[in-house]
Amino acid sequence: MPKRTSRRHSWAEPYKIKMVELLKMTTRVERQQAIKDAGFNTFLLRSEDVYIDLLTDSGTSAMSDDQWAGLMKGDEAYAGSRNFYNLRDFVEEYYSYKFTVPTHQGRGAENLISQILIKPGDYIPGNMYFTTTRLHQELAGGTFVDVIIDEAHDSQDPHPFKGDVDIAKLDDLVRKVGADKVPYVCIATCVNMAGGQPISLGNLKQLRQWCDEHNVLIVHDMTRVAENAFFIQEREPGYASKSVKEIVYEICALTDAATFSAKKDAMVNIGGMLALNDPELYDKACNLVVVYEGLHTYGGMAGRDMEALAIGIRESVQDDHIRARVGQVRYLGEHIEQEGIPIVKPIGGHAVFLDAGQILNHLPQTMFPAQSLAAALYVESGIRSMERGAVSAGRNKETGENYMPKLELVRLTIPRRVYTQAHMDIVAESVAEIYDQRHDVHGLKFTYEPPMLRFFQGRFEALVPEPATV
Ligand code: PM9
Repeated sequence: MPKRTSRRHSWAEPYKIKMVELLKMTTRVERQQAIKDAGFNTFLLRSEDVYIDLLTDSGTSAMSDDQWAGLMKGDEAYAGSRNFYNLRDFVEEYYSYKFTVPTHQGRGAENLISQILIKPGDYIPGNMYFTTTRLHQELAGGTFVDVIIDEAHDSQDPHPFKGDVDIAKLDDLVRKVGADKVPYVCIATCVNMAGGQPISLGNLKQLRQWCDEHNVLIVHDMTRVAENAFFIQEREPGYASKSVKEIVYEICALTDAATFSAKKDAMVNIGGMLALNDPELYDKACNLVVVYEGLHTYGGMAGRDMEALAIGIRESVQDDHIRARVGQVRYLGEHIEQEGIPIVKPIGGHAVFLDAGQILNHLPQTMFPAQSLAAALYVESGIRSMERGAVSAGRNKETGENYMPKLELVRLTIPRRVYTQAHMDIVAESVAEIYDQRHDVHGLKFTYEPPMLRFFQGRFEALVPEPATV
């Protein structure tokens, strides 16, 4: 008798729901007014005017009952909180780094490491830019250099590790400027701006060797390291039988220091840290953290938040958790793809990225198709998404020219443990509806452009075509 194969192939959430938050439904007329009031920027909408909020997975995940219980164990002493020591021990156990400097969120850590390691005139190579990371590098006098593989800039390329570094691009940089002008390589796990794409351990090992040969450090943006580890387990030969926890540790151990926005993988509403191995760098970080954040045993965080973070770190590397988390993102992506709508492939770890450049190919990039599509999707459905294209890319700090990235994307970002499969169905159907009306979507122009991180607070008006003259 042939062995009966299992009929069960679906994934399901490894938790059940204990408390709910009610959502407000709005009318199309109300949403038209709301987006106009928000200057066609989804960051400027009021959250109560949003039905399904896929702006970001940052600080928006649902904490577990264990994490909420952890809040009650907050030791709010100004100095030496026991929650700090607990967090520090968790960081060493799960992420390998010996020293922990808490910060209010990820960009606090980026500020510290940039000020410590970058001298004016330095170059900081990285596997694609991230908005806040690049800004802190520039504020410290450095210049970001993109060394990600070319495949990462092509939304349709199926490369399994689009977060990999092109070592030849690093060689090129060193030939031009010299290794002494490169204090560190900045490596993000699950590269956000590329569509949540992972770096492979094989590539990271090559990078470690290159950095050792050139006396250059590796600073790891570990904001989504657990999602990256899941993809390694799934795709990289030799890792199928290793746990996500083991892979996360192996990734971190190949790097020298890390900046961490704890608001993503680790499922807390606020928090971050700089993690280090070198005692001298740690001393420098302790000196700076008191200037910008708070004492080195709390940085920008309350004791209770450090406790919830420690528990979140433990939960974030559970295989069941991460399979369901990435499974939900993939479920939404596959549903949208079945409608024939172009998205970034392979589907990433934290979000589905709509290829707005292709969807609105009647709009030039100077009319900000991704910003326009995000606004139109909101009006259509009440779903909030985020632009990740020319508006986010900003301007070249030397020339003032707009960057025009190859990727002009709208990000549908899934908070962890928050929405159900039925919500994902509604999102896919709403995206299909706006896709059918894509030719009616108009471009936008800035009415207010902030000088830094313009995507957060920029305002726009609609560019409605001139009526045809006879
Ligand atoms: N990421 C996101 O929505 C928050 C708003 S956009 C700036 O994706 C990486 C890879 C991030 C990130 C924030 C930060 C900064 C650093 N690296 O927001 O300061 O995705 O905690 O972290 C956002 P903080």
